[in-house]
Formats: sequence, structure tokens, C-alpha cells
Amino acid sequence: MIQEQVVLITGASSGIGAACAEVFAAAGARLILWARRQDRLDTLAKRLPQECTVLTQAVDVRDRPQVLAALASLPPDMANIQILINNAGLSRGLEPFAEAQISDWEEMIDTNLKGLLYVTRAILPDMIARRQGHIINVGSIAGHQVYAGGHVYCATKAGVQALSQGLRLDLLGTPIRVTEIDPGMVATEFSEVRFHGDRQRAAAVYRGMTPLSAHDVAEVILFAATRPAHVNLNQIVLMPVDQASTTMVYRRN
Ligand code: NDP
Ligand code: 8X3
Repeated sequence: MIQEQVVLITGASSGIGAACAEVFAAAGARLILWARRQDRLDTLAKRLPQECTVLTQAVDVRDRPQVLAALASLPPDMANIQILINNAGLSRGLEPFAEAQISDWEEMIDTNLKGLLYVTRAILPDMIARRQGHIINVGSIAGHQVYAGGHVYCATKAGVQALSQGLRLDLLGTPIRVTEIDPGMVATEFSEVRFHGDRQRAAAVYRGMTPLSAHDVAEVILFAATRPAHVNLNQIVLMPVDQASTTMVYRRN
């Protein structure tokens, strides 16, 4: 039962994270929403059902002291996090390896891998002590198949896959579940962020095809979180019908 469970969603100010906030709120969960843009979190919190308990915190997952301080400041009734959705993440750039910006690489590694590690490492001991918890990592099909210019982004998502497997191994014998959600193309701010704010280039990514919506992905995450306690959905790969692999996309024009 998801009702009354405390769910922490990282990267909740946009896209898949914001959609998760909506579907988990509708299911009766209590929410802790993290992202760097506090104004976005506040706007989202206002449109959630009034009866939903929601706490927003401006947290940069790359900043370990900030992560620890935010967790330490949680009120007692929100401190027992039962579901952690490690969703905060980004891609930067699509240049060939030899032309890529080192700062883009660092940002992706720091967010997609180190951020996920900081948050998970901080929350996991409590979950183990309480013998209750579900960690849901948002990976990508980019972790399964590398594409040109994807090098470091794909490596971070392959890393999320390895970390999800590693967690499952080390948590064997506990009731804690670990699920990896690996979407294909989802219409969010993802491409705009990848292309450093170039909206035209971002829009072209989804031209002539129907991508997944953030809501489509959030519903799958809720499904994984609401299976009986002995059932673990290890890895879910979901793509739009118009996509067959990272590089094979059907476009109508
Ligand atoms: P969005 O850009 O719409 O959302 C990304 C979210 O991550 C934002 O809320 C952003 O908030 C947050 N975020 C980024 N950096 C940080 C940080 N350092 N600390 C805290 N929060 C951060 O993209 P998506 O919703 O598409 O992306 C969500 C996840 O889904 C990512 O992990 C992405 O790799 C993955 N994914 C996306 C796919 C797609 O096609 N869209 C496909 C497969 C996987 P803020 O900027 O306010 O901090
Ligand atoms: C996002 C999907 O194919 O652009 O992870 O890398 S893709």
C-alpha cells in the first residue's frame, strides 16, 4: 500500500520527477520533493491535491553536505523515507568524444552517478534498520546501447544499471527492493538541457514521432512501487512505439 508512505523524489521540478510527484500524490503518498529550482517545486506543490502532505527542499544532489543537511532537517513524521526515486539527472552535449566539453562530462558524472550515490548512501542504512524500503533508479536505454556522441551520458546510465544490480546483491536477505526504470525518448526538458537551452534543436529530437510523456513513465514507476512486498521489478525498459532502439526512430515526415 502506497498510502501514507513517505516518498522522496529527486529532480522533481520538471519532467519525469514532477510527473512522479503527481501520480504518487494522487495515490495518497506523502512527498519530499528535491531539485535545485525551489520556485518550480513550490509551483508544483501548489497544484498537488490539498490533502497531500508535501515538503519541498532545494537540494543539489551533487553537493553531499547539502544532501545530508536536508535529510537531517526533515521533521520526524517525514524522516522515515520508504521509497526513494533517484530521478535527478541530465545529459550535456552530443559532440564527438574529442570535441566534448570536460565540464559537461563532469556535470553528468557528478549528477547521474555521484548524486545518486550520495542520496542512496545517506538513506539506505535507515531503510535497512527499519527493514522497509524501495529504491527506484531512473536509468535509460542509453545504458543499454551507446549512440554517437552519447559516450559519457551512456556511461553514466550503464553505471546506474551496475549500481542497481550491486544494490540488489548487497541487499539480499533484507526486504528492500531495487528497481531500475529505463525509458527511451520522453518529452521533457531533457533535450533542452542537453543542448544548453537551444529549444529549436531540442524540439527537433521529437519531430515526426510520438515520444513517451513524463506521465507514462511515472505511471510505470508507481506500478513498480505498488507490487506486493515480495515482488521486485528489477528492470523495466519502456520506449515509444515509434522507437526501436536508441538510434532507430520512425518519423512520419
Ligand atoms: P528534465 O530536464 O525535465 O528533469 C530533470 C530533473 O533533474 C529536473 O527536475 C532538475 O531540476 C533535476 N536535476 C538536474 N540536476 C540536478 C541536481 N544537480 N540536483 C538536483 N536535481 C537536479 O528531464 P527528465 O525528466 O527527462 O529527466 C529525469 C531523468 O530521466 C534523468 O535521470 C534522465 O537521465 C532520465 N531519462 C530521460 C529520458 C528522456 O528522454 N527525457 C529518457 C531516459 C532517461 P533542477 O534543474 O531544478 O535542479
Ligand atoms: C535519454 C534517452 O536516447 O536520448 O536517456 O539517451 S536518450
